[in-house]
Amino acid sequence: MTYDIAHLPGDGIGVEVTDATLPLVDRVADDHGFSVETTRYEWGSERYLEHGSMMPEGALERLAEHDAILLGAVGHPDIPDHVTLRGMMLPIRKTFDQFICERPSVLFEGVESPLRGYEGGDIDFVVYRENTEGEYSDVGGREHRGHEHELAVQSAVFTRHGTERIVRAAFEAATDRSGKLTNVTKSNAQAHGMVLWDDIVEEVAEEYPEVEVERLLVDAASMDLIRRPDEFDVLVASNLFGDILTDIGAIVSGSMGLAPSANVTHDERYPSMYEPVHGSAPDITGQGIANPLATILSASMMLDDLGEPGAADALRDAVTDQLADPDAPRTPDLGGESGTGDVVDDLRERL
Ligand code: GGG
Repeated sequence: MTYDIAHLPGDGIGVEVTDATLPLVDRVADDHGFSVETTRYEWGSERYLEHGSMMPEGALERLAEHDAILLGAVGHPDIPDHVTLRGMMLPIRKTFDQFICERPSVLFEGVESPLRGYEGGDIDFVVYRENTEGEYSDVGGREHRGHEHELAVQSAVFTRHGTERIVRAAFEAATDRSGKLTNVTKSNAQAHGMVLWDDIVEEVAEEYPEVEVERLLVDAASMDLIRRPDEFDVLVASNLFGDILTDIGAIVSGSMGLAPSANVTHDERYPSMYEPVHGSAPDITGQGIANPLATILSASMMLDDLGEPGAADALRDAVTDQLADPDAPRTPDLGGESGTGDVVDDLRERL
């Protein structure tokens, strides 16, 4: 079996971390009796600076032909973030209907949380972030630019279809895990879309009587992810809230450099996309010190979804093993002095 992967390194350290990851994917593929073919697409901010667009015409059609996409990062200091995001990452998520953004936060053995009293294994939750609508909807506009009466309208869109499917996916995950789900909204202030969301959670909950549902406003959830992260298991949240909560999840679990994510579609015509939660990190780009583990863990999620759980576990186990070893190389975000290459060489040994 050969899987056909689109490699989108993107910007900044996205190039370094995906280049570091793919040889390990090849290695576990070899060990588990399948192969991976990758096509590299040099799309992103450098292309934008040269040609005025992040991706060429027909880019999405080309990507659609692959079994999965491994993305690095998007963002460039000389280009506004809304241009880079709307030029590449969002069209992929939306066109391919990648409605589930699954983002696990795990405090691995051997990793220090900035929170007092937490040890490896104490934090282990996953956020199900709605990934195609909500506050990321491209609905709105700006008028009277530069005038005193300038205005901008930004609409958040919540559909019954879009909300129900992410909520159902989260209930399924809670059923497979500990049976606890936290629904995060802000329905006291957002009395239309988010009340619809809460209503749908109530409806779907009736189909899952074994799942215990906790309801939190996003401000309380942000506080509690710091105050009592060990008590969470599955969280479900809108596009924007999910993005924010998963940065908190990443940092209480030790580093942004350890946070993976999967943008999952259920439409068989399209590939899912896997990427680290972190961005392009221009402050450390080119120094060879980017932590590749978030991307390697994302690749493990990709292999799992492709139906190769043995190879997925091998990658993840190697990361777990490395993090638990006090003598193993670590990048500076984890308090070490090693480089990306050292981490990868050590993982290769462990595999
Ligand atoms: N590796 C993903 C990346 O580049 N993230 C930067 C970012 O701004 N992401 C926004 C989002 O996930 O909604």
